[in-house]
This record gives sequence, structure tokens and C-alpha cells, in this order.
Amino acid sequence: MNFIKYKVPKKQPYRTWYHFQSPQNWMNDPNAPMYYKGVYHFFYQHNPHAATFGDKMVWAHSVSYDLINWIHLNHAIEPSEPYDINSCWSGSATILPGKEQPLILYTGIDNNKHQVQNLAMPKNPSDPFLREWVKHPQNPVMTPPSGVEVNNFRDPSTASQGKDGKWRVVIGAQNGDEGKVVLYLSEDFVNWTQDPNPFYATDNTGVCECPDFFPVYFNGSTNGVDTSLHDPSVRQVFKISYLCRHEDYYFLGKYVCDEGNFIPDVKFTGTSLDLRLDYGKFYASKSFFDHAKNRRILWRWVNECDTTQDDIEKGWAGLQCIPRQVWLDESGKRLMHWPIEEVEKLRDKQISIMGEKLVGGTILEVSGITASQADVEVLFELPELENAEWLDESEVDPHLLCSEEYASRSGIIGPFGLLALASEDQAEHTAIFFRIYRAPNRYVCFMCSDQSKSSLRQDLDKTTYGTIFDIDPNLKTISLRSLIDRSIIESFGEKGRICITARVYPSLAIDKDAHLYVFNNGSKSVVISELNAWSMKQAEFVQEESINKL
Ligand code: DQQ
Repeated sequence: MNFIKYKVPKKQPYRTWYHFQSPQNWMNDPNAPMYYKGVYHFFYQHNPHAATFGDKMVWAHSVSYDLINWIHLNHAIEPSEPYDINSCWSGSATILPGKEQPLILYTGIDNNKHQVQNLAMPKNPSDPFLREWVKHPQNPVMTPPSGVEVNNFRDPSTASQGKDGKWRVVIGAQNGDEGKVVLYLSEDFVNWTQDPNPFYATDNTGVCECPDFFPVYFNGSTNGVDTSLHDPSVRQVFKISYLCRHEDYYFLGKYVCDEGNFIPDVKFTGTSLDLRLDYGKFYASKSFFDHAKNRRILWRWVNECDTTQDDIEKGWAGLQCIPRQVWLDESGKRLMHWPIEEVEKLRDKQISIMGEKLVGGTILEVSGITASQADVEVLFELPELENAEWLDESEVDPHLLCSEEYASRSGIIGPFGLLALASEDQAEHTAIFFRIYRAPNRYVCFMCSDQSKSSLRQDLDKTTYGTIFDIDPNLKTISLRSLIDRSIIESFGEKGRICITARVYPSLAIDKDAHLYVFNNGSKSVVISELNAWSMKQAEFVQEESINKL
């Protein structure tokens, strides 16, 4: 097999070094991630003709042995038949037990612009790269049911099998103001019937896109669970991407599989109390169970925050976060996220700082690494929490709080954190920070990613992101990890309890001119208990020679 190596062109300061991107043009949702015959597969929504969304979307396909270095293959699924001639939209893979055969359900936009669900199978299941896919002769296998708009019926999930042997998938939909998720059942994966009971409905959220439905262990274990396991050791996660908000929310709850009945612990409120997978730029996530390493892995699309014209000039748009392992925390109330361990293979030169006290107003440079591509982990030792300021969180919107130049304002315990992708004079920087408050009967932490000074350029969306979460009143330390990669910063607070992803486009803080700082603007000192930062090597992206040259 011959491969062509892809190199980041010199004049592409925003092209990432180790985050997955399409070789060129537009990319959006992750589709059908899976592990099959020793190989990880990743498909994605792609417009092969432009750096903008298109009207003939295809499924692009890449494979990897470690989820970090990738081989791009030919497109797996393209519009070709009346039932998908106007685009092949998102879907999922299910590996049937016994036969060990992967099947894909995807949404086709048909010749009437209706959305239908189609089935595709590998032409040669013994090819570990699954290069070629064939469409089932009985397609479409599902058409819009009554009570669902014909142009809003899409994104079938991975199927789970009940004790009755039947397969179940959930599909996103809409009817008028009502966003919906509908449940379908099948004995043979080809003939599907809709469950007559309403599965999920919500008002004013738009289409419930890309529903994901999977179990997690309820005992603090970080192990993943196969999608079809339903027993008392697991709780169910139901994730929805709400079109009107362009944000991913999830619910934890009970699932009685054979009754098709999911009961969320808490309903959607439309407020900052709702649980989100990531509080930044993040959409259309999809998970899979990696049985090679017994873990559940989450992928998701991170769109650009520059202009369409910029995307056209760059020749590409969209990237994917580093895949994250997800599990339920010990309290059973939140998902935890952590970048897959394989990303650590890219760690290169390391800098450490131990036991450094940061008095109020300190800014300390973390020098000696490539600050434009870095992995930084820092553990802050906190002062006594009883010193914290008062906050009535019911009266604040965390995003707004974050946009009021909070990093540079002084508080008591915080703001403290990192200034990433910063210019030497800090005129440009993205501040990722914590600030701790006293709230009625408890302490809370505000975590923020502030992009307002991320670039001197004016034509960018510099929305800031923030969230408030409860902390243990005896908390002594708090951790922050940021994966920095030229135009993306993925941050993980409190060991992965809170994630915020941001896109930034510095005009000064590029390549060797990018700097990394740690700061404290709180009047109480915090101590860098331990900081480790690594330069990150470039991941390897190659393309099979048989297809379009780069
Ligand atoms: N993107 C796909 C749809 C999905 C949306 C089209 C979510 O299937 O609903 O590219 O980003």
C-alpha cells in the first residue's frame, strides 16, 4: 500500500498539528465511529467540492491504529440512488454480534428532498479497512412517519439489542415547534417499525439532531459499556444536539429497554442548569464502545469561528476534538471526560514547575515549549475557601459573567489559570480560568474560556464560554488541562468534570511567537502545586495513493 504524507502548509497558521481535519474542504459531524478487526474507523460529513456546507454531502472515511495518526481513504458513501441522491447525512454503525458484521444506518436526502434512513454494508467484511460499502436493495428502510416533518427526520443512532432480540435505534425529528426523538425496532435490521409510544419531545429546541443513547457504569468505573448492555449496574445517557442552540445536552436516567421507556432524572429546563457535554464550541457528538480497550469514546465536530470568506481562502473548515473517554462520576450525576491516553504519545519536550506561589497580580511565563502546540496540566493549591466572595448563581448567566473581562478583573480566590496562545505583550491571549465563590449552603467554581482578546482581528466570533459547578467544601486543589493546537484550545477542569472547547485565530501569537502564561488575579495567593507542559509533535496524516492527490 502506498501513502502520501500530508504536511501542514507554511501559510496555514490555523491548520491543526494533531487534531483531526479533512485534507481539504468542509467537514462537519462525526459519523459511525467504530473499532473493527484491529482498526479504528472514522467517517465524517464532508463536502468534497468546497470549504462550505454543500448540497451533495458524502461520508468521508479515515482509519487509524491509535485514534491519533490517520490514513484517509476513498469516500465510503456518496449520493447515487433516488433515496440519497441529494446527500448522505449523518448516521451510526452497529456491529452485529456473532456475525461480527458492521452495518451503517444513515440519512439520505431523497429525490423529493425527504429524509429517509438507509442501510449500508461492507462489500468485503474481511478487509480491515472496510474500503467499499454497498447499499441495501430494500432502501430506504425507514421513511418519515406521521407526526414528523418529511424534511426533519434524521441521524439514526447506534442500535442496541433488547432481551427480546429486537434492535432499537433512535432518530432525531421535528414537528412544528416540537423537537422529537422517535424509536424504531427491528428483528433483522432491514424491516423497521416505529414504536407507537412517544420517546422524547421538547419545545422550541428545533430538530433533536444526532441523538446518542448509551449505558455507563454506575459504580465509578471508568470502563465503557457495550451499547446493548441493560442491567442494574448501568445508567443510561441520552444525548441530543439541539439545532436551535447548536449545543449538545445530555440526560442521565433509567431505561427500561423492553418497554422502550427512558425516564430522565431531570427534565430539560432551557437554563444553565442543564448538563452539557462541553460548554464551548462543540456539536453533533457521537460515541462508540471501544471493546479493544473497554472504554467509551466520544467524537464531536468543532466548527470555525471565522468568516465564510476566511474558510474559502483557507480551503477548509471544521475539525474534530481529540477523542475523549467518557464515564459517569462517582456521584452518578455527571459524565467525566478525558482525552484518550494515546494523545500523550505526541508529548515531546517537557517543562515542569513545582510549588510556585502566585500572589495576586502575578503572570508567570511557561517558557521552553512550543506554546502554539502544547499539552498543559496544572494543579493549583487553593487558599481556605471561606475567604471566597459571595455569588447568587441564580442571578447570573455564566456566559455573560465570563464576557465581562473577568480574567483581568481582580477577585479574591481567582481568577487564576492559563493565558494560552498569547502574544509576548499579552495583547492577544485566551484566558482559561477558575474563580471560586460562596453560594447559598455551598461553594461553587466558575470556569471560563475567554476569547475576547484572542486575536487583534475584529471579524471573528469571539464568544466567551463559562459555567458554574458545585465543589467540595473541603477542596484543597483544582486541576486544569488544556490541549492547545494553533486554532483550538480544549480545556478540562477538575479532572474532566467540566470541558470547554474554543476556536481562536491569533494574528500575533502564531508559531514561535505564541507564548503560554499562568496567572492569578485574585487577592488570595494560589500555589502551582505542579505544572507540566509538553510541546506536541505533529500527528501523521497520510492518504492512500489511489485517490485524489493532496
Ligand atoms: N448535520 C448533518 C445532519 C445532522 C446535522 C448534515 C448536525 O444529518 O442533523 O450534515 O450537524
